[in-house]
Formats: sequence, C-alpha cells, structure tokens
Amino acid sequence: MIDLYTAATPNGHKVSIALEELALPYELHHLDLGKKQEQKQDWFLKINPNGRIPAIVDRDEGDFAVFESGAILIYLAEKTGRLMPSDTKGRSQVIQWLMFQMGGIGPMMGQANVFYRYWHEKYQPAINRYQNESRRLFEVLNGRLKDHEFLAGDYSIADIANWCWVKGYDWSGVSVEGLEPLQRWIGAIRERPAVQRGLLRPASKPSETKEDADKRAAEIRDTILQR
Ligand SMILES: N[C@@H](CCC(=O)N[C@@H](CS)C(=O)NCC(=O)O)C(=O)O
Repeated sequence: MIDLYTAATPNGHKVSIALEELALPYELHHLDLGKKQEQKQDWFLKINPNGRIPAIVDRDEGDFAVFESGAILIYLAEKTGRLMPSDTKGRSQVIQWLMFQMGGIGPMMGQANVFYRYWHEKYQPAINRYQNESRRLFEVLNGRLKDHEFLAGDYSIADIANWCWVKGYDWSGVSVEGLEPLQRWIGAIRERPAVQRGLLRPASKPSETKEDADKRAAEIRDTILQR
C-alpha cells in the first residue's frame, strides 16, 4: 500500500494518474495547502523536507518516502516495470522528456500562472516572458509529436508529466493554436479512463465561468502569499 500526500494540482495529478494507470493500491491524503499549510508542518517535512506536494510513502518498502513528482514517477515505473522501458536508450528517452517537463514546462507554466493569474500587480514583461517561453516549449513538444504518437516510445511517465501541465494551457494564457499534433495528444490522453480517475483524486475546483476562475485564482493567491 502506498500513501499519497497530494492536492488538486498538476504535480499532484501526475502521481494519482500514474497510480491509477498502474492499478497500485494507495491511500489518498489530501493536504490543505491554503489556510492550514499542512505541507509545511513538521510531520510532513519528515516525508518531504521541501514542504511541497506530491510525496509518497511506500509502506511495503519499510515506509520508504519519495518526494519530487518526477522522482516519484520513476520510482513507480521501476517498481512495476511499466510506463518506462528498462533498456538503456528507451529509459533515457523517457527520462529526457520527463526532465524537459520538470525543468522547463512546469517552472515556465508555473510562473506564467503566478504573473498572469495570481499576482494582483500585472507586470507585462514577466507575463510575456513566461507565456512566450511556455509557447516555445509547446512548439518543441509539437515537433516531437508530429511523427510520434507519444513523447518517448509507448505511452509513458513522460506523457503523464507533460500532459498534466500542458492541459492547463488556457489557465496559463498560452495558446495551442496551430499546434495540431499537440492538440491531438492532449485529447487522446484525456480519453484514458485512468487519467480521468486520477484527475478526481482529488478533483480540481471548476473554473468554467469567469467567476469560478477568479475565485480559484484568489484562493491560490492566498496560498502563495502565505509562504
Ligand atoms: N518540483 C516539485 C514541485 C512541487 C510543487 O511546487 N508543489 C506545489 C503544488 S503543485 C506545492 O506544494 N505548493 C505549496 C507550497 O509551495 O507551499 C515537484 O515536481 O514535485
């Protein structure tokens, strides 16, 4: 049994989706990242010294703790022998596209969200910088997906990691216009039953109307301002 410490965010959903894809039994612990700041409490810092979600504890491996979503995905893939090949080149390709997300897509879209959605003051050069860099990275993914169904061989943890961020392009204010292979990949992964289940563990607040979106942005802004 795996304990999953998480919340309804792109990094959190990477792990719930992987656990659903792998059909591994897990117990969900939904942390309050807002008022309660549970991710900064002493008991959680023993699991993840960085005080952020997601993190897992593998009860079947002597309560082994893993933090950093990319490291968790590799751990789960290696534990099960699925969602990443074991040959050196195939494994390397998955890890390359996983690192592309961890070092590029995630930080750039994350900062686009901060400056475009959450911050009260709007500093346009920062918004442009992070949105333009996110769009450039989308174009890199799009180029890869022109002649590959998935990012690295079969559907893998690299697709899960990138998809969890890229699907939120609208929230980050980054267009996917003209990137048909990328749009095809976003749609195909969304169809997967395990992805749909993982997105509900826990579910994001809806942001279909402008009112919903403003409410959600205000809640996240409060979380960030408490740090
Ligand atoms: N590089 C880390 C990033 C983790 C991260 O930024 N988590 C956010 C939610 S997506 C968080 O816990 N935020 C609350 C906080 O910073 O206090 C990973 O991929 O696991």
